[in-house]
Amino acid sequence: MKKIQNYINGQFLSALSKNYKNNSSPITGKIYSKFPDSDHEDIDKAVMAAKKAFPKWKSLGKKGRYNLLMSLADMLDENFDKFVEAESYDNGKPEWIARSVDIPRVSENFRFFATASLHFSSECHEMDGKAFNYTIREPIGVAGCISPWNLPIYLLTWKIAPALAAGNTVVAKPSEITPMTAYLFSKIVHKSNIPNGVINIVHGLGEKAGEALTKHPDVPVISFTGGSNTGKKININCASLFKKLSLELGGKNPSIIFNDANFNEALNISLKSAFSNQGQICLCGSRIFVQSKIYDKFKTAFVEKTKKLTVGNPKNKVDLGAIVSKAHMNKIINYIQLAQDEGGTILTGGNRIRFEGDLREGYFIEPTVIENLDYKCIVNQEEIFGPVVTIMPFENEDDVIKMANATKYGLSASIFTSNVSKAHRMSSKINSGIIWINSWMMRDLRIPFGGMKDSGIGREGGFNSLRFFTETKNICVKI
Ligand code: TXE
Repeated sequence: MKKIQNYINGQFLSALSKNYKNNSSPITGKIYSKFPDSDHEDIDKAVMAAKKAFPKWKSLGKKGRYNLLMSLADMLDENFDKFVEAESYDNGKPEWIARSVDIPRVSENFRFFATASLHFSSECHEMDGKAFNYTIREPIGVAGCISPWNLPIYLLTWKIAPALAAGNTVVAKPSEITPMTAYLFSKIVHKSNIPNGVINIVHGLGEKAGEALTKHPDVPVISFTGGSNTGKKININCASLFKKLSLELGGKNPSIIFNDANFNEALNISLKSAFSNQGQICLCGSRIFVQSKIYDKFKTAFVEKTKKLTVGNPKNKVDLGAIVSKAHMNKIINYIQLAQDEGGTILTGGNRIRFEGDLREGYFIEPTVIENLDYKCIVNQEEIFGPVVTIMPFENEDDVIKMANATKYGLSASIFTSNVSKAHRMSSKINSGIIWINSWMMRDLRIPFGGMKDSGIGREGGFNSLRFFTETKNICVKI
């Protein structure tokens, strides 16, 4: 059976304990590889390597780092198909999604941030001829990058790339649920000219390896994407060590559809927003609010379209693949049960799907639409992170603002209307870090990306990431 290994200081290693954990594919439910069950000793070894590599990497300068990161991006593209297959098999997502969304972003992340670092400028504050201040941003040291399982290599490189471009070295801890593409990535790094110790990948459980990284005194900066409860724990660990911290956490995002929206556009986009990647994207619109005049028409059309979505073997051109793990599938099924206990009506879906043959033990769930739930009930408050949406009517702007803002989350929102003034008015009143008007998931890598409330702390993307991964220093020169 394939053994995934840690990548530390340019070497492939098992955990120092020699222990491994099983890794299964959600498509078959079968174990197909093992990953190192690393602990604080492995993290320490990786941090020491990264610390040692830091001065050399920093001294390469922007252009030196740019050249190496751009050539790494080319090498990643040469292995495009391998990444697509591995990501789909490990995560359960359809191959076409990995091919069109996840994997193109891997090399793009490196090209984008390598280039951005060349354009990153400093400010000067002139003091009426008496002095001037110039502000520089220096690399910090060893950056800890912790990523989740929903967009495994896409999000891992979204953190590693800016950290490196800004001049830091990295210790990354990928999700234990989807470790395979991070391993493939380390194999390509190994063949590249990036010096040993600059990129270290340590596999293992969150509460063991992940926590050790957040508690390590020689890792002054942590970037994390994952669940809000995990974010809370990490926040506590980092606070006492005064670490710089970026948290991109969960969401319970509203899709708001007004009477005057372009009906078909709102229908198609909100459907995509509900079920893309099996509903396992922090930006997915999982609460759909529809204005009362078009509510019945919209609901009927939405349910019809949902029924037509195909679920199946991720190798085929299906709309939905498998849910990432058995535990997560059960969590989603429990929420569907809870929705019924809370008085909800299942309009379509609601069940696990059992296929014949190799996929029999795979974790497949029907896309599910639920009606008749109060906006304050648990199902409308907690992040389900699966192919499950609720649909609710609203009367007017005040009504929907109250409902949309009623969760502890504040990541993103989509508003569908043909009235520009209303779109702006609504945008100012919805408490989310990202608002899309008549759209969803239109991503520009330069924008500040992140959420309010329990959806996180800080913003990444573009120069925000480069600012996050650098320390600001002001120098005052008397004239
Ligand atoms: O994520 P975790 P889980 C949400 C979603 C999901 C829930 C839990 O609702 O159902 O979170 O998912 C590492 N110290 N999202 O449990 O645990 C872990 O190893 C340091 C939203 O899989 O947050 C992994 O690498 N690290 C989300 C990473 O944190 C720790 C995407 C994320 O795992 C740690 C995924 C600890 N104490 C889930 N505990 C999004 N916002 O996109 C775990 N980890």
